[in-house]
Amino acid sequence: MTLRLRPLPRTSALDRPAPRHDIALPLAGSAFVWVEEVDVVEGRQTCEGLLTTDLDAAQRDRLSRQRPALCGLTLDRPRIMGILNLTPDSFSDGGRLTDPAAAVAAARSMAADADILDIGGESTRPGAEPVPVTEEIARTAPVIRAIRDAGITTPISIDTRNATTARAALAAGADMVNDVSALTHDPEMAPLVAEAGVPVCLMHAKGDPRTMQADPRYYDVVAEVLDWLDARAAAAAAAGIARARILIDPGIGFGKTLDHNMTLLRWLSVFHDTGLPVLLGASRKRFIGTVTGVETAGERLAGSLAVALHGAGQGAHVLRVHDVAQTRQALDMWQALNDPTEAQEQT
Ligand code: HH2
Repeated sequence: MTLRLRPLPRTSALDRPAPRHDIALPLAGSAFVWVEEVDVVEGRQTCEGLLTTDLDAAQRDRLSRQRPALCGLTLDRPRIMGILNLTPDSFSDGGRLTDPAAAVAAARSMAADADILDIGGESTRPGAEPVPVTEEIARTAPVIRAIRDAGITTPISIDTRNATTARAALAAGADMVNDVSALTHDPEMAPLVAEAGVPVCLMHAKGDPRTMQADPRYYDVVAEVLDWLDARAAAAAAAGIARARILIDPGIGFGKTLDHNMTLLRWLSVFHDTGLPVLLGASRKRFIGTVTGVETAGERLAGSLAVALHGAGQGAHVLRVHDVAQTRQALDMWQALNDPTEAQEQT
């Protein structure tokens, strides 16, 4: 197993009021989370505890460097990616937005608080059947065009595994690609993303949506997901996609048990060891229902906010959520509490 650096995140709302300037580094470019201590880990085995001053320049840079801006958004704070599912069958909001006018209205209201809109025309929930590409395009491209025609300028991400759908979405006004197969589903996707010069999110999934929840197993979920994402980022770079345009995502709920999901969330900061921006999509997912006993996906707001704030504390750069206004409110409070300049003034 590869040796990794696991930064131990700190925020101003914790016991120590402000960063120790001699050893504190911003965590992955964050203005709100920093790191002083780093564990050297092999899988989930901690080998050694270090201070940032024990790291070499390349390691310090990898863990702390400001990640490149995403669609013009600086990644020094958690950005909200609002989910617009144009599907009849998504697990929590399917069937709400099949009418284009309703979709544009939803986009407008979401754009008030979202930094990015993530538009999808195929459900990838456990057990979902694939949608024909023509149908996926018919659901997404006209809505993206209508959003742009309505003057809504928020960056748009197209959530698809299919290059033809991505191409149509980009032509209609989308700005980035979110591929839950990390460019493995469609061989045309990597060349398309490279040629278009747009950012891409590479998400980890074990198996495809139809079968992924049938007894998923890992030798070590953290090590395996990290190694796989590193390999996918290398494959993307080899296909001509600039590393500055790659994001990674551990893929909560995609071929993972409750234990796998919880472990990945607890270990999220180790994903900064890749040097790439981290996206987290946990909103309303099954594991929140399992932990909280809330059966209905649409009623998992409070649990989803708790996970979003946990992600923020681990330095996640993008939070993919259904409940955008509520997440904005929670993040505004989190940022106010964790603003290091405020914390210093109060000492
Ligand atoms: N989760 C879903 C879909 N796309 N993309 C990324 N990058 N990360 C995720 O965790 C992720 C994703 C599944 O959630 P949702 O879109 O709400 O449901 P459905 O797939 O049923 O449409």
